Amino acid sequence: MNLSLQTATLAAAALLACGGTSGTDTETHTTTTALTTTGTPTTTADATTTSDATTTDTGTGPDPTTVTTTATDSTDTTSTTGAAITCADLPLCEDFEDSPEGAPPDPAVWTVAAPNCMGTGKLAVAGDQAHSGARSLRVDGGGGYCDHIFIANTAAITGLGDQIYGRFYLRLTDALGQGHVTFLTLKDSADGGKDLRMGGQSTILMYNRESDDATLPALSPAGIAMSAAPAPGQWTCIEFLIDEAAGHITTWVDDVEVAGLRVDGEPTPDLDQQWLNKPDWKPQLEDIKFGWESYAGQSMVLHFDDLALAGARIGCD
Ligand SMILES: [Ca+2]
Ligand SMILES: [Ca+2]
Repeated sequence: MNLSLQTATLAAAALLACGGTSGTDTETHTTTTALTTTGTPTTTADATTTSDATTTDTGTGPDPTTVTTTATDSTDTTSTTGAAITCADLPLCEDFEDSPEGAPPDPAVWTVAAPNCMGTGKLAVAGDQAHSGARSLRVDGGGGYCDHIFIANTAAITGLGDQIYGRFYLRLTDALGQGHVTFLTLKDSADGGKDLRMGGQSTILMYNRESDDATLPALSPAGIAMSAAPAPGQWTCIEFLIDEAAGHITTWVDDVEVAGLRVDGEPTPDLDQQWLNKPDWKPQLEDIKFGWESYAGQSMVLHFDDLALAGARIGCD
C-alpha cells in the first residue's frame, strides 16, 4: 500500500469510528448506579466443559473472516501447564448454576445496572442455553441506548493487581451488525470514569474507549479484517489481558490471539495507532459489567456463562 492510499484509508477509518451508521452514539453515559457488591463468589468449578477451539466462523461477507491469528503460543507462558484452574480459587468465577432461573444472578456478587436511564433491556438467569451446567445469564438487549442492561461486580477487579485477565463465554443469537454495540464495559477511573468497552461494530469484535470514541482496531478495511466475528448461535470463548501499568490489551478468541484486538507499545496502522493517540492511557478499572448497550439500533438476545477474572490467564476450559 502506498503512503497516500494508506493515509486515505486511515482518514476513512477515522470517519467510521463509532456510531457511523447513525451518529446516535451518545456520549452521555456517566457512572453506573451504586455498585455495592461484596464478598467473593462461591460457584464451583465447571471442570468438565470442553474447549470449543474448533469453532469456525463462516464469515458473512468479505470482511472479517475468522480470528485472524498471530499465533503467539511461544509467549504464552502464563498459562498453567496442565493443572486446571479451579473456579472457586479465582477472584471471580460465575457459572450461574446456583441462581434460580428467572431471577437476577447472585445479589451478593452482582448488581443489576442500567446507567442513566432504563428501557426495554432485561436480564435473568436462564435455562434455555448453557455453556456449563444447565444455566447461563440471558440478556434481552434492546436497540436504543436506554434499553441497555448489565450485571456489575466491583470487588473482584479492584482486588487484582495491574495484570487483569478475564475469560467469558458469549453466545450471540445474531451476528454482530454494522452499528456499534457493547456487551462488556469496564469503568476506568483513570479516564474520567468513562468506560472501556468491548463489543462490536462493522460486524466484528472491537473495543471502544468512551472518553474519545477511539476504536480497536481502527475500522478501516484492513483493521476490520484483523479482528474476528463470533458465529451466531454458538458459544465463543473470549479472553483478555488488560495491563493497567503498561496500557496494553491482549485478546484471545477460542484460544487464539486476535491481532486486531491488541494494544502494545507500538502504534500499528489500522490496528492500535488510533488507540495510542491517547499515549498516556493507563486504565484503572473499577468494575466489570456484562450486558448489552446499543447505539445504532441493533437489539440482541445474548447469553453469558463461566465469567471469570484472575491475575493470570484462565484459559477456555
Ligand atoms: Ca452455567
Ligand atoms: Ca501495535
